[in-house]
Amino acid sequence: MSDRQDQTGGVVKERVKVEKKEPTLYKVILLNDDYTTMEFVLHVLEGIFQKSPAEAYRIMMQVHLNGSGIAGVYPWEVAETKVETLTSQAKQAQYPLRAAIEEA
Ligand code: TYC
Repeated sequence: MSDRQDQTGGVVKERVKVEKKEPTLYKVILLNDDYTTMEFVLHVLEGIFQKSPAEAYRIMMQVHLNGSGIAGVYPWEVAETKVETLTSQAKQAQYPLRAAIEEA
């Protein structure tokens, strides 16, 4: 628009925040290691990230074979809480399992 006004065909329309800004989302990236058991990773993906057994297996194998994989995409506070829960459960079970957060 050249004059930065809405083309409303003569009807005056109040301009109420036109831009729809999406909330920023963050990826929780699960990281591989040599010590955490595959079974524990499946338990975490199903329990914390609400994945089906089939999806949990797919993600776990992606991480195991390629070094990292996306466990889920969430708003910041949800991503942070899931990583904290993962870290605490892993520590409790004495596994070095870790996850990172990246902007999606
Ligand atoms: N690499 C681990 C093993 O061979 C399995 C594993 C998968 C660990 C995914 C961490 O995020 C992970 N036991």
